[in-house]
Amino acid sequence: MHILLYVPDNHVSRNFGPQLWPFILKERTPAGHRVTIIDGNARRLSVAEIVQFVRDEGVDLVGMGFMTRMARTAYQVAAAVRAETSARVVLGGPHVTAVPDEPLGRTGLARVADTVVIGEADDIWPEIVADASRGALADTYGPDGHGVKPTLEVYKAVDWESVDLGLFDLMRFAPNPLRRVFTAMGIPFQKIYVIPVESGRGCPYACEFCSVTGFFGRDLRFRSNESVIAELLSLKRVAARDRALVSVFFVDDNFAINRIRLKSLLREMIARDACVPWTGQISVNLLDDEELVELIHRSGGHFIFMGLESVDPVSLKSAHKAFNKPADYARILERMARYDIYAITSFIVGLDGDRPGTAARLEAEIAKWPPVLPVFGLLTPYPATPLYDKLKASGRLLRPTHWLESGSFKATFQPEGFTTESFEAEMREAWTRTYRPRTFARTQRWLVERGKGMDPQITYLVSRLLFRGIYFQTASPWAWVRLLGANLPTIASVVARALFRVGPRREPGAAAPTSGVPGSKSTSESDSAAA
Ligand code: B12
Ligand code: SF4
Repeated sequence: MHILLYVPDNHVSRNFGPQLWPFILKERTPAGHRVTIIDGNARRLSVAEIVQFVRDEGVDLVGMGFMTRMARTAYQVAAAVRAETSARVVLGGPHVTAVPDEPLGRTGLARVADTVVIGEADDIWPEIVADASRGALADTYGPDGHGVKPTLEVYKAVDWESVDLGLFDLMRFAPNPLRRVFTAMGIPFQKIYVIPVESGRGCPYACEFCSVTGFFGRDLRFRSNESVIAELLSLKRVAARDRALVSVFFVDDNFAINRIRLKSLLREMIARDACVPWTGQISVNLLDDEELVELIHRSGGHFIFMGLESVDPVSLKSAHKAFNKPADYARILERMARYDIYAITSFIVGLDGDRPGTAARLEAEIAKWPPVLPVFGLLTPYPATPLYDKLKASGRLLRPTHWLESGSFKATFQPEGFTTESFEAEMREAWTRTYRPRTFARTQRWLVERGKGMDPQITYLVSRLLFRGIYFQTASPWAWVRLLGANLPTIASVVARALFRVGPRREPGAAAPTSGVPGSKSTSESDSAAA
């Protein structure tokens, strides 16, 4: 059979790297079948073009995996493939696991899938492929009869050395003059790849809005250190071969959920020279551990994604996330910054307990911390989460199948403390307040005042521009020109420092100079200027 594994276009951002699931399934596809992977975010194809590809290439089985946000697009593609070709369609991933009956046409929608896979497919994929090749696909595969989750102890890692990563090269859009500037700034690589690697699954925390505990379970499962290290070493070979910066995104939902295990992995990465620049997702409470922070630094960790969600303990309690303690945020972030580790801090607007003024409050708190990359989202009830069930039971769900309608960044339920309009406006305001030009300037000033090197300065500047551009959907070149123009003084000063290598340097972990430390006079002044 020819199998196409297709990642639907998310219509919001181009993904910054490949998705893991198609590569996992490809590794587990029995011999004798041909597998093609197309990521619709890297190679945008219209529905008609996908159908054409399926026909022209003689595809027999199309597999698609997606989050709730991509369901509408995925269903359109699936319906067209079924209607216009002879290929079978199998859907998997977090969304259809939550609502398996929906794509099978059992909830009133037209049927769009031949088969739905509920939960993790690692172990059952060979059986699905075998059934498909003898024309005997079942409607569903999943927990019934397959209740045991994959252990990950025996893990078939992705063979990244054989993958053509060109489509995911983040430098591919950089024009030649910009590349020359990068070279002059001492940036030694020609390509940038962000590669997803998993080291474990499961999270016991069960935050109300999150689907992970329901999907992967409370019990933790880990790959062996040896298996992760082998994958990292192979990525280092890719980096050397392609003269690329290979940055790993550990997709574990809570990378430090077992700190003893993570420390042992990081120590082994250091000992075996398997360190790569990496990013991971870790709950803030687990980062209150200097030994861990130091190991993160030494093993190549630069950015940590953390779901802070709110700076209000009442809101956090409502979301079953009271283990986040806002009073500790600044201290933990400052210690991380001493080790040159920065945070992508995610906030949710619209938690029960939030009230108008949330955006201003967030801005004021964030300005007291070392620089972070904040991201904001509207509280969204994803199916099969405790939040969804609560809102449904209390009659507050405005659009119970919101994923089938268009409209990102739109209210899907009646928030407790807002009208739906003020709720949406509050989130936009949070973005606007924390990404205005003076906050760009403040970030760079903070880094310079503490003698941070050019790496964090450039990374921060580029990341802030990208985050601002992506979330405001700065799609047109003119919008990018305006964004760059508004931040020109900051951009110029970073480029000048990089070209002429000016500014103080300091070893990570060393105490920060006192001038401008968060909460001191100079920072407070810039805070109030930003407010
Ligand atoms: C990495 C990641 C991202 C990356 C994706 C980019 C990338 N290159 O990977 C980024 C950071 C961009 C991202 C963004 C978002 N994400 Co995200 N993300 C994840 C994360 C942490 C890991 C995904 C992963 O690789 N998992 C490991 C693989 C092995 O698991 P898997 O993908 O589920 O695949 C397995 C099964 O699902 C199944 N399967 C999957 N697909 C298919 C297909 C077929 C055919 C078959 C048979 C089986 C199958 O088999 C696989 C192996 O067992 C997950 C949480 C998690 N741990 O899964 C959240 C998660 C997927 N994200 C989530 C959300 C909500 C988002 C955002 C909407 C958040 C936001 N508000 O902005 C955005 C939306 C992005 C967009 N623009 O559309 C939710 C989705 C919930 C839902 N019902 O939709 C998750 C589950 C996290 C959560 N807290 O609930 N995300
Ligand atoms: S800690 Fe993160 S992964 Fe775990 S349940 Fe909460 S939001 Fe989900």
